[in-house]
Amino acid sequence: MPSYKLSYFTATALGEPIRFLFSYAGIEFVDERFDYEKDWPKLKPTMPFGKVPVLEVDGKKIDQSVAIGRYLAKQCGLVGKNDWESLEIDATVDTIHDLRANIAGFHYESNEQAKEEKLKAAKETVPYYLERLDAQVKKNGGYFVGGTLTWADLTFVALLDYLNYMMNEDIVEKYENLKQLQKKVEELPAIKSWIKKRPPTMYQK
Ligand SMILES: N[C@@H](CCC(=O)N[C@@H](CS)C(=O)NCC(=O)O)C(=O)O
Repeated sequence: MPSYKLSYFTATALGEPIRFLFSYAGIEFVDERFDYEKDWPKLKPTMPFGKVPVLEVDGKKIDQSVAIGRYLAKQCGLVGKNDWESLEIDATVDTIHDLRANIAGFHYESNEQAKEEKLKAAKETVPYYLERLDAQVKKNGGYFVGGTLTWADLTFVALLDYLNYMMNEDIVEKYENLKQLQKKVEELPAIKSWIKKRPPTMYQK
């Protein structure tokens, strides 16, 4: 088994789907967390493209959270039963990140007027995405793809705290199928124990 080190801020956000996958797979990893103000300026030049999360596999550094997630999902059988399902899972993960980017666009906007406009737009876009994601879960027997757990489900639930924090509400409250999916994933023994033991950070319950 290679040695793994994940580098990310003291936050859930883009690091958390990777931490969920390590936990689900029962793979040990060094969970290196650092402070944006204090540590990041000197660490940034050491990252392949100046961004995190970055995973070190036996000392080799690689970035891009979705690519890292897919790599880990392959190792624990969470990438679907065939190429079509893998494609559906990839598309779902990309849609989840489109939703995230939409919310983040508003949250990180510093101009007050632009922020208000982006919030107004997000209040329409977010339900648009969530209605469709909810219907997808309903159609697929309680999971996003193939009636069984995949890394799309882990990605969505791992990112939820961050999305809720940015929107300042429980965004899946009104979406019964997504709510049930959240419960199911959070009740998986490996995920439950990870949530219990993970260090307190920003954007989490
Ligand atoms: N597409 C990349 C995005 C990575 C990214 O934007 N990381 C942000 C934190 S969430 C970052 O490193 N920000 C610090 C900086 O750009 O200096 C991924 O999914 O890993």
